[in-house]
Amino acid sequence: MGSYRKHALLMNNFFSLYENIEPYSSGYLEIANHKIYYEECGNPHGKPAVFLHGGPGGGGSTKVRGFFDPELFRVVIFDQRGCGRSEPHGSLENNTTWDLVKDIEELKNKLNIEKWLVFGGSWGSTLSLAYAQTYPDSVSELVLRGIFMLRKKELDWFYQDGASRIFPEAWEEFLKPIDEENRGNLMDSYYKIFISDNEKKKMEAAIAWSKWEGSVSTLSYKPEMITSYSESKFALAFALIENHYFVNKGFLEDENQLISSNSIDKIRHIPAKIVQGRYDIVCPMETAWELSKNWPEAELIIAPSSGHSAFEKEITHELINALQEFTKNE
Ligand code: STX
Repeated sequence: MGSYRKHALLMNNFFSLYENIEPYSSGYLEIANHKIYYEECGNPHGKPAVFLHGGPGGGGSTKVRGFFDPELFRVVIFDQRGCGRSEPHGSLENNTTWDLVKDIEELKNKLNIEKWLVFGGSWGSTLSLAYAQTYPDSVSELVLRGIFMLRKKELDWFYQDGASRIFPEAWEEFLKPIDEENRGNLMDSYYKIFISDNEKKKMEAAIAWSKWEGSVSTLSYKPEMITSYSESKFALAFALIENHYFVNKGFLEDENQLISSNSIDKIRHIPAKIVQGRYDIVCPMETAWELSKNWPEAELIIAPSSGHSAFEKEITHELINALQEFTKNE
């Protein structure tokens, strides 16, 4: 492991990410046609945790290692089917929410972990709830951010009419790959391009799809974020996988499957914290609010001057703080 700070650094009273964390082990989980990359960071004898990245299709970056105090946590970070360092890149075959839920449990068993803290933001929050509701006995605590329940109104907000009004200049770019007469259902029109064999058009559309999300994920303009979302290899898997999950409505039985009181009953006993940016344009706070109404046992922490990204200063602080609080249970 490289050098790291003993304590999360307080910068202007905000915790910031641990730096220079290298995995002490890594490998692949092989299931069906997929090779799923995973790595373990921190203290092999620390509190087990798993990081669920967003998208779906976003992959886990090296930066996210820094949420977990390397002396206190043994964190497993993996790239979900078809993205990041997993192979085959961009594969949609055997790639559903329930496949990913199984992968998480397989990974836990492979690593001889009995229970772990589940940490997920955005699509990672969706997947965290799907996993916890399927395997409640596997989960010790939940830390969720930027709540996304994959309901029609959330998808419409982001891909049809809503966020478009707040970022009209970025929206214009998102519309460009779609002819005017096909703009009545943008998610479907993008889907048609993604399943076509026009590789050039597909790549162009994937970049536009991905860039849209990168342009609106932070409260203030972050050009480096837009550049990284527009990188072609990242964009292709991200766009194809997100679109595949969204046109299939997340493979949920009904759109309230994850948020309903009945489902929450299965996980109510698990200590949980929800961190939500007030000005999250990707996953508006209404969803976190609705979730917390059905789940008053979970602590809702509002970051008052933040957008969607886990790297917003307040959000990073609250996430690190939430993790630290859960180590005090031991
Ligand atoms: N997708 C939201 C989401 O889960 C609608 C997400 N947005 N950006 C990301 O994830 C990454 C940071 C993983 C790229």
